[in-house]
Amino acid sequence: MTERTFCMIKPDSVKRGLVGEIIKRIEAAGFTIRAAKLSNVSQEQAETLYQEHVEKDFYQGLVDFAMEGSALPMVLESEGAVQKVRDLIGATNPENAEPGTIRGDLGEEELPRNLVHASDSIESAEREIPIFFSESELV
Ligand code: FUP
Repeated sequence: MTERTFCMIKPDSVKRGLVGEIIKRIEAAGFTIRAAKLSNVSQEQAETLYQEHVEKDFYQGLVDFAMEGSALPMVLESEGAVQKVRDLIGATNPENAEPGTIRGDLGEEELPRNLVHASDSIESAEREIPIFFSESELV
């Protein structure tokens, strides 16, 4: 089934000049980019995106990291997009991510600096897309 998912190239990737490399991998995997915009993530957006982690000890560091520089939120579409982009980015901790995945090949730093966010379910994608995009921005 054709699905849309939310994906965000995080500030560590933008800072390291990895936007092109990551988008190249996303396109090569067969996704259609439906929306993308270079953004300075607001505190409200970061807190809403990561609300499920509010009780975790890493929450504040995660929110601060999302706001530390420009990021590139995107909406990606493909057959089975949610699982497909999760497979493309690899395990949460780059240390454990398989070679061939974005985090496995490009990750060099410790959590939360793991290059890319991707929704973990269709429900998450439906919640996360409107945090960053209005309906009219989805092409
Ligand atoms: P993921 O969906 O792979 O991004 O992973 P999670 O939803 O479990 O975690 C969301 C973010 O929290 C990760 F991208 C990085 C951060 N995190 C930490 O900083 N420390 C941890 O121990 C776990 C996650």
